Amino acid sequence: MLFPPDFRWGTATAAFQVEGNNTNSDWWAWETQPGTILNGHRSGLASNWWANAEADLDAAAEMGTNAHRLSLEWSRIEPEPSVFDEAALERYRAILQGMVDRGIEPMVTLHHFSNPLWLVEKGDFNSEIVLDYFGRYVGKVVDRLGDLVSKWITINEPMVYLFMRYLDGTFPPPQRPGWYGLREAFGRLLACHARAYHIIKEAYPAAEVGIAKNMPIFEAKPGSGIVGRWWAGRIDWLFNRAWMGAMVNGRLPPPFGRSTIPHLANSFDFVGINYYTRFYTKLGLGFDWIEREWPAGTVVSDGNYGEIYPYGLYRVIKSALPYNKPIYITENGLPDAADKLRPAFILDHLRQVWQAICFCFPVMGYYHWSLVDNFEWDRGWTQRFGLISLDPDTQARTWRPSAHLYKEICHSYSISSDMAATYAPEMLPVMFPGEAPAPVHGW
Ligand code: IFM
Repeated sequence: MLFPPDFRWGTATAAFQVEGNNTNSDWWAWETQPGTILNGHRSGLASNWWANAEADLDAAAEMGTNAHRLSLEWSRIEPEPSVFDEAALERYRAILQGMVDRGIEPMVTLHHFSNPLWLVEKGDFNSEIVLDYFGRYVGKVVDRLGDLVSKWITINEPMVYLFMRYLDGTFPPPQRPGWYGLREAFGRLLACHARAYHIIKEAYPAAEVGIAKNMPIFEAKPGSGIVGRWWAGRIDWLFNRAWMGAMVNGRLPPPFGRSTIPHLANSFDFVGINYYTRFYTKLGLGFDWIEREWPAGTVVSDGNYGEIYPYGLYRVIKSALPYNKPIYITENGLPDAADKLRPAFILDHLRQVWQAICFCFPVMGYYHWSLVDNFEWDRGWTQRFGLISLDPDTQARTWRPSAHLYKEICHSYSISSDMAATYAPEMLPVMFPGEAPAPVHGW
């Protein structure tokens, strides 16, 4: 299964999860609170990128990737209001230059879940002030780093951020303002997105700017009838479509408001899809809409993270076609410390991408989450998403079999029956039926 010669083969990370010692971030303060992170884990040095991202960039280059998505930690760049840290900007420049020198195209995310602590103290997305602060931060970054960056993501997974922070309470800060806080922050995040989009485009008209939208499949539990299916459709709209619709037409949709956000309409050049799983929805009072138990026979990744449902990737790609923009798979992966499921996961998800490309759907690249194990937010170090495994205590790294598989894929721009036979023989009859050994019939 061949991929186009200009396809982006990437991996993805986020600043707080890999850099280490992000002491001015709201997540750092959050970690110190008892009961916030599974097993009391701390991010600590994380994957030590602030000191030595280069080690993993070497590995990414050896793997044959030609793209990497990373994020900037606002709290490093502006540790206090209006105080910009030149050394931090220089370090980011060195990391980005290091990527370019290795033939790895940077895709830079401006906001990936974490905030400067000072901003949170001022009310962040529940205060009008965030717009000017965010705009100034983006302006600074574009001025200092923009010549090295051709692809930008303004906001990572806005709906995940809003739900986890305002409703679920698994993201900081400790106050949980609920639905009204969420509703207000929804509009502010969109306004921040629009502002960032235009700042970047004004400085670099050829830069591509988009968002990374987490798009799960939402489905009614088998047998839940017409009401269940209607409800699943509502959740899909709320979580997957409301944000995208606002970026298309520039207006807040009810129940998030009704107003028009200046300069928001059509403020994206590509759709970034983060795809992980399918959720079964359940009707209920409150905001508990997701089943946590899976039908018998479902393959689920470590820590009950989610069902492995590769065909869902094809479905979400198809659902993004009406936006009529290029599509990047800006994240896709699973927690699988033992790497038992990952090789088949990669092959089968890339098969869905290949299928989409065969139908001329404009999928331009795939960024695997993640290059190396990193700090998985409220789940700490319990969930390992890396192609490369990491011991956070010693910082020792080991390539998982999946890293070797991804290397073969990236170098050959293809997935093949030989790869399936080597890394996930169970996928051979599924993906390449003609290549599978003929069944042996006993007499
Ligand atoms: O680690 C996260 C990432 O920060 C956002 N998308 C999902 C990943 C895995 O849970």
